[in-house]
Amino acid sequence: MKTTLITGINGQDGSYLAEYLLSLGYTVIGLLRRSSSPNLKRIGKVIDKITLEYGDLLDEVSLQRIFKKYPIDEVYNLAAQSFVGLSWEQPIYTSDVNAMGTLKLLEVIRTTSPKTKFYQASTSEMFGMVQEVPQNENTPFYPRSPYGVSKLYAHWMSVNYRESYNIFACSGILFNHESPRRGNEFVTKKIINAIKKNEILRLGNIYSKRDWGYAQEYVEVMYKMLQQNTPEDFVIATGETHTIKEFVETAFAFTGEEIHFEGKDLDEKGYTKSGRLVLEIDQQFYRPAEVNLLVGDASKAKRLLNWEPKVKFNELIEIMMKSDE
Ligand code: NAP
Ligand code: F7E
Repeated sequence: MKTTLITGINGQDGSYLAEYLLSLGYTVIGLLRRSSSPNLKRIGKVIDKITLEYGDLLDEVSLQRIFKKYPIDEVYNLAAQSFVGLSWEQPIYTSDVNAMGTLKLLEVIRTTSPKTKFYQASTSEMFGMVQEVPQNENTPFYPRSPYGVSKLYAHWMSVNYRESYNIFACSGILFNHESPRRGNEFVTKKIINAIKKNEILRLGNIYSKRDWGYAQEYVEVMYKMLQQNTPEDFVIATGETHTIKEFVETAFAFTGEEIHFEGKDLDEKGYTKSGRLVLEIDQQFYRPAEVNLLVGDASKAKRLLNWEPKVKFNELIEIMMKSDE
């Protein structure tokens, strides 16, 4: 039976990954930050089946302690300050956690447990101002936020530890993936929540495009990457891209209502058919630099990992609209 450490276990992906690895018979250890209020909701289903260890990516000693205590076969490094918008408010903190935190973990592996396999949660945000369409493993990077830059550092460090020290390190370059467990500040969940609560939706740029997949499916491919004979990096995406505006329209359609954008296409005010104003554009949600278009080419994952996504845009929205989570 294998033992795994999941950092970020109580996040969206960590919770699904914990469920998946438990179903495969793994012993699951989760790294958890102490909080003064409850933060275990997402792992409620599995809380009795996993072991939680207090620690922090910023605190190397806590990582060393966990590696001393358990023989860890695989680490999934999902912990991060993952909100792109906040990364302009807290660029140093974001970099400390995402970049230096990952390096600390890699150093603990190198010095105490070099046979441990390592998964790094890389991101399509590293493509930023995209240099080609669609983006694949060979597309040059051009991050557009402190978050993207911090993740690019961690990505290259993972590659470097693989090449320098023969650490079995894989980076999954995952495009946006959502679920009912998505954090409330991310645009998909924000839209779903407002529609469900009948509240006015206040958004920033509704014309950026994202390649949205389903988180529960995406965590399975993290596991697959670590089961290969040789460590490699993979783009994980659906190959479809949609604007935020299309997400709003499609989610609204599930309520039986339609949303109309007043006037010409570029007019941002959104009304339902009955004339109720449901969407307002709010400058505070615009970003200093935007990633306008993301669409991934996951053909390498299909070829080598026999993985492809089943849930696409409409079904994803349906799952989120219908869920009580
Ligand atoms: P998430 O829901 O925001 O979860 C992040 C997790 O990291 C939480 O458990 C959080 O714990 C933990 N964390 C934050 N700072 C930490 C620290 N200093 N030490 C230890 N734990 C810390 O993110 P997600 O959507 O599941 O994403 C998982 C990973 O994939 C992240 O690294 C993200 O950057 C990356 N990624 C996500 C996407 C996506 O579309 N979801 C796409 C590509 C890559 P608290 O609860 O204590 O805050
Ligand atoms: O923004 C626009 C915003 O915050 C998506 C993270 O998981 O995926 C995620 O990053 C788009 C952007 O996700 C609002 O400007 C408009 O163009 O949901 P988001 P993200 O920035 O794509 C990547 C792959 C990660 O790695 C990250 O960790 O939506 N947008 N109005 C808005 N976004 C938000 N959050 N809120 C708005 O009101």
